[in-house]
Amino acid sequence: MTPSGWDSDTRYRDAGHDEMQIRVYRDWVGGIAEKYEITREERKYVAYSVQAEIPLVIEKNKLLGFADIGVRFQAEDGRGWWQFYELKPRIGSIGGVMRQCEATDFLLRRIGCKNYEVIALVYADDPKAILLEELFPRTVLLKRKDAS
Ligand SMILES: [Mn+2]
Repeated sequence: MTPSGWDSDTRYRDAGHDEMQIRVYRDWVGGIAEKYEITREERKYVAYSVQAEIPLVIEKNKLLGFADIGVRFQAEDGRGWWQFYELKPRIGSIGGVMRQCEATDFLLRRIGCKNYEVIALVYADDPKAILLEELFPRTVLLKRKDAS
């Protein structure tokens, strides 16, 4: 794909994707400022950096995709942990969201990435949110902010 192709690729994104992305990005900027902590495999990690549209996989000089949001965590010993978020302002198909997350997971595993998780982020009041959470435990529900 040429560089402009990566933009054309976004034209069918759901309405509200940009708004959701900037909100989650800002939330994580805050999380980093507050040194938000997670524990994975009995190790504590602190939120360290966040990037929107983080290039996901570069293999043999090939760019394979982007994650909506990538958050890097760091342990005291310098070890890193990644969270890659797939944002869906509106769930079209539960299976579709799962396949996208699993495809990302597959690519990461294929290049030998170990310390990461791929998370689906949807609005808590999405009619299909609860079903997605049931089928795909790595789902995070985001409370919708009232329009103001
Ligand atoms: Mn998305």
